[in-house]
Amino acid sequence: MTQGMKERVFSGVQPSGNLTIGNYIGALRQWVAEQDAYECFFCVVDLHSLTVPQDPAQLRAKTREVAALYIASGIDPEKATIFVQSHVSAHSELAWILSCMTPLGWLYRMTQFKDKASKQQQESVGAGLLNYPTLMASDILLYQTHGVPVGDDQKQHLEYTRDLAQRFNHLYGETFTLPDIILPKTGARIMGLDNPNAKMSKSEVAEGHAVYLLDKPDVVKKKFMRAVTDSGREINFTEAPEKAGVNNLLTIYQAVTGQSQQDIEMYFEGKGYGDLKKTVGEAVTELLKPLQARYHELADEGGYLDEVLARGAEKACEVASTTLSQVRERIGLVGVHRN
Ligand code: AQP
Repeated sequence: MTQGMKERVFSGVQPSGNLTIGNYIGALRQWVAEQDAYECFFCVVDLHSLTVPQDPAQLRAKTREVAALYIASGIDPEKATIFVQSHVSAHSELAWILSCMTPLGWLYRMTQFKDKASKQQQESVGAGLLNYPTLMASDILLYQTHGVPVGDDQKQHLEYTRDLAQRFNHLYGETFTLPDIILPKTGARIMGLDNPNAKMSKSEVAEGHAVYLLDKPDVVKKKFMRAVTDSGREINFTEAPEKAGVNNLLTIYQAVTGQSQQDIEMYFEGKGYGDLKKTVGEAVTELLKPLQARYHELADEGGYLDEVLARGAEKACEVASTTLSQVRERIGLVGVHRN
């Protein structure tokens, strides 16, 4: 099958902090698995991170870091298109157009908006935070995307994207491909180590909450040793809320090792929580070793990353501008006519 005939996959991560093992298990690892079967576009969604306050120098550094982590995780720039969202202006342009077609009620319903807005003073919540899903829909729809590999927390935004695409197609004629969500089989929602009832998030600052992809081995192990569990002894996969800490550790172990739940439970039979934490900490350390080594090589190379991002922006622009031209035409925007 030639490249042009492959179905498309699009996904992205915000450069809003240090990437966590949740981001890796829920998103990056799936992307690596899909790069041969699909024509992939992996974006560093810098415009999305502006929905909450960012320090400019930090944003600049994190944007490059996230792009380098894509490559370090195993995404091959020769196979997939890696680019920065703000390098392709079609994303913001389509977002404006789609936001004019979005009922406010659809946006107020989004749980991510409610969660993030509740963490800020009401008067300082930016309009961008409410409009976040419209920008995300634009990212996806511009590439006529078939599949979006994301974690469970993005499910609602994907449903919104499909609703919006359907609405547009209904009003103006078939324009957008309806994207499907691709969830990982294991680890679609990794929970915080400090609070197993809250999703692990890169922007959560609490000490011991998240394990970052660039954490040193001793830090990784220490964070796991301090993970919140319970006062029991049973080491089993379970939905019971009071055992969420143990379940989360087992889920991380399963995602990292690829072993079956049954084999994992057998392995831990008769062992204590201390053993569990130590074993999971070591498995994650091993997982991160090659990734970190590759990351540091890339950070030293410098110029290579710039070249990848420039090439990526060019390729992404080509595809995105084709869709955007169709959209402009369909809704009645007049193009430039030169004699
Ligand atoms: N805890 C998680 N478990 C599994 N997958 C996760 N993802 C995020 N957290 C987990 C997935 O990682 C991708 C990156 O998403 P994002 O950067 O666009 O923002 P997010 O979903 O809001 O992720 P974070 O880490 O919580 O970022 P902040 O704190 O900036 O909001 C997505 O595919 C997501 O599902």
